[in-house]
Amino acid sequence: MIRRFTFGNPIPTEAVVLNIEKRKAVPPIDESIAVMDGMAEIKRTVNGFIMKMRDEDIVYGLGENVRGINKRGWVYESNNSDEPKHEETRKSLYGSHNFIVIAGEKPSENYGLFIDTPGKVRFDIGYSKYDELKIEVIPADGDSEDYTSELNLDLYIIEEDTVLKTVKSFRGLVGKSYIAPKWAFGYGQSRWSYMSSDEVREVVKKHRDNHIPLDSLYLDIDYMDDFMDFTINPDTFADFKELVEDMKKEHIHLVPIIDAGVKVKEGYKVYDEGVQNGYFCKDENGEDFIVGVWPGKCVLPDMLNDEARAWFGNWYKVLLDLGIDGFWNDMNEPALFYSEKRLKKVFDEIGEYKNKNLDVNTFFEFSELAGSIANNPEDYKSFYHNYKGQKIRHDKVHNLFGYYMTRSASEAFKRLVPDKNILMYSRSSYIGMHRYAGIWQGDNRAFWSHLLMNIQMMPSLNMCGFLYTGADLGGFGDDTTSDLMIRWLSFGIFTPLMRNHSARGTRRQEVYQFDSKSMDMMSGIISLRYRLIHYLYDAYTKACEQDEMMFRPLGMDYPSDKDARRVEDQLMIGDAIMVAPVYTQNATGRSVYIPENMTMLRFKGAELVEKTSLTKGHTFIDMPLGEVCIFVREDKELKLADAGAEYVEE
Ligand code: MIG
Repeated sequence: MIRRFTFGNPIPTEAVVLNIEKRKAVPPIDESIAVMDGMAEIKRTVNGFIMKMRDEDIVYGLGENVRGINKRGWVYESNNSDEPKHEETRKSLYGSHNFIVIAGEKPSENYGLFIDTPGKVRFDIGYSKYDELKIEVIPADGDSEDYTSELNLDLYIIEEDTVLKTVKSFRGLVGKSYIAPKWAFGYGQSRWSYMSSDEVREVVKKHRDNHIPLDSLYLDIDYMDDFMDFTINPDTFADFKELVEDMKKEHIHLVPIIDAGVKVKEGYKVYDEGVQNGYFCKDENGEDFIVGVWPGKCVLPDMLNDEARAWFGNWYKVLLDLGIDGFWNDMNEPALFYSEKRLKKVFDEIGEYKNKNLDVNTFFEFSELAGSIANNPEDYKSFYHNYKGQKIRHDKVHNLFGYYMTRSASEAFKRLVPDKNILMYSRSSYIGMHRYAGIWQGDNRAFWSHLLMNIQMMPSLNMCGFLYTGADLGGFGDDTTSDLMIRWLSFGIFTPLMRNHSARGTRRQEVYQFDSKSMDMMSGIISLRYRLIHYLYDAYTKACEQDEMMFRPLGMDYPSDKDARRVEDQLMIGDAIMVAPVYTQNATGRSVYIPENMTMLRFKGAELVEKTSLTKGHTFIDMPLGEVCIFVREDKELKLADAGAEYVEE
């Protein structure tokens, strides 16, 4: 059952596809909104909602976020951010996924909440008070202090017999997930950046020479001419078209990045057309709002304006025509290095410190000034969209920008190449975007804790409809180590997006860059992915088509099992298997909870070396580096493809 309460006049997000009838009377402040079966009641507060939690309640959800599968004990904020520090104390990453499920100890005691609003929302999940869940909209400050006028949102309350059914019902509400092409389940190699077509050819050759399976190679910002979207660097990628064709023959898909900012440069067609037609976001005076991103001064296409969105999407044709069939959209929170106005202000203010004796106060003021330039909240309040015919200040619809940028591409693909399934994923997102594309999990780092975060984020994202997803394997920032790379690959072989990506300036982490023993282990593990690929792709498409989760916490599959409910580092994947990845350095095994009798398959690289029956309960399993254990449910079978594939057969 889904109930919908509409408060105020919500700005539409287009997250939802079902038209649920609104409840007529919206409860006043401090009154009850709903009483759930066997659970606490939800009450209206001045700026949101409040409910009690019992000790045994678990809170699932919130998609892309830090911390565990059970979200209890922290405060999260929906505020799409270009946030390269995925530390435990972060409140927001790149996406806003305002869906949670509160699950009691009895399987039937559960309910889901979806807060549909494009503005900021805070989820205090037992942070201020352990037994209280508080949801607040954060008013755009500088606006009215009268919070009640800010409560403009749709609240959906979803109740079904089990958590899995509640999730399924929610997913029905927000519509079917995007289905990526099968080749996008192959291994992808990325780097910021491969600098020339020669380098691209060389990286591919090294994979092929070493029999490291590979299906895609990523082009980061340096393939462009001066970081201008939909251009190709005429010197370093002079033979681009030929390169794409040659790679096709090698069964390699090249996947270029597209950035949200468009360079300000007369004579650059994307810029000129956008200016002529008024397609860029405007400042309060109606002038194009200038921000700084890669190419320096940029403008932002108004992705929320239908006409501008269709226009921007058409530009992908430049690359489609060259044979490209996959893209990743970046910097679409949108990330702002600076705004022209703020930069000037900061330079002026910094000047005042020049002759000062920087003491304890002024030193921090001074250093904060420089640090305040990027992604400054004031800047997000300084430009406007033309959304559904209305002028709307950006901060009020902030969390929709990445969604609508990616939608612009995806809608264009349907017009331009209706018979093709193009790979598309984005960094920033909002629920609803899952119908158009997947996401990658952003700029993680070569931390063991980020491998665990990757594991824990998978089910939360699946709940919210994001099924095509994965993290930068090995870690994006900082120098990885061979053992971290091996362990991360050992989990990454299960994630739909399986991509090794790393930042400029970090240690090279293509598999062949490591010592030969490590390389052989990595290569063997990647080969195992190709043996699992049919199982995984079937599980994935089934989950997409049936509004289900491909990755599930044990507590969802075994809701009456107290131990299973508390497992934070094992996942069920598809109908047949469970994984229990190693995510600590120098571990040679780990404790595993077996929730029902299972068969353990042990692989050394791609080779099956052991089959063991395990009975329900806690056990310790040896998992040396290079070995992968997969746990198969008693009544299920894991069908393996033959070993030896080096790319996905289409
Ligand atoms: O802030 O294009 O998340 O994957 O390599 C850096 C350069 C901008 C951020 C993306 C990352 C990409 C990088 N980009």
